[in-house]
Amino acid sequence: ARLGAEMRAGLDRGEFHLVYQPIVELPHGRVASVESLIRWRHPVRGHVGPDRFIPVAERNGLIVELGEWILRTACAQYMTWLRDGVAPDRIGVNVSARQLAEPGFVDLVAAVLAETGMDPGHLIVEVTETAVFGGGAAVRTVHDLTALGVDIALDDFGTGHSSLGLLQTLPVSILKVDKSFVDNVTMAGRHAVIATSLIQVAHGLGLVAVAEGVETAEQAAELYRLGYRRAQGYHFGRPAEAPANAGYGRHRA
Ligand code: G
Ligand code: G
Ligand code: MN
Ligand code: NA
Repeated sequence: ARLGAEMRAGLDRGEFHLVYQPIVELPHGRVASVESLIRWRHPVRGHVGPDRFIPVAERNGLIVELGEWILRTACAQYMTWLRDGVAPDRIGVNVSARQLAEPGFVDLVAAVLAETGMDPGHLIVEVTETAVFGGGAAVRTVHDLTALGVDIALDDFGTGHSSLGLLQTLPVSILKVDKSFVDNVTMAGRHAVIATSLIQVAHGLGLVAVAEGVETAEQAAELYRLGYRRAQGYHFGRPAEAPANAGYGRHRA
């Protein structure tokens, strides 16, 4: 309860900020998009990770207001990059289960796009398998977002319920293959087998697969050999604050 109350105050005091991590094209490394990730600098506790406070915000409902702030901030930053001529093609925003099931969520997205003047084609909403597994409101939201022209990415794929059936019925266009499969991709074994089958499933269904958590050149090379054309991870760039005037697009090789 304490952390929840402190989040409420922290939001008012501007203690939250977003960082952005590039998603690159393999093999050359051109930045295709960025993912926004939230950070909290607590005046006393120091850095508190989203793994800790997002679940709290989901439980106490603050995720609705926090999520709105995240979406607005990310879209506004994207438009700044666009005006400066340095925007990547797209920006991804993580959306949690409760936000996705919230009745007003699609209207909020439409309002933020209108307010910022952002074309829906530049926005990717990242959802987890678990958030959409039960069907219901979250699944309807995914359909409605797609109808708006927003793309959906299935995040952390392979770690949740991992229903391949979801891929058949949900209008998803990006599959983010979880870091756990990428970690050991250079060694013959179970992880490599799964990383290999997931790229085949993705391409067979006409989806873009993104390998997450790539930390070494060896992993990147092996992923490319397996057919991956998009990757994200410390090897290419850590999540970082938006430079005042520069985005990612044309400044990078
Ligand atoms: O950035 P980091 O790896 O610490 O994130 C840890 C977890 O928190 C990840 O699962 C990530 O998806 C989640 N997360 C980070 N930023 C956001 C955000 O803006 N919204 C939501 N809902 N989750 C986020
Ligand atoms: O939204 P998602 O659950 O995919 O969150 C991605 C998380 O993974 C973020 O918290 C980000 O900081 C983290 N991350 C991104 N790249 C790497 C990496 O190469 N290694 C590790 N350990 N974490 C990473
Ligand atoms: Mn994500
Ligand atoms: Na992920």
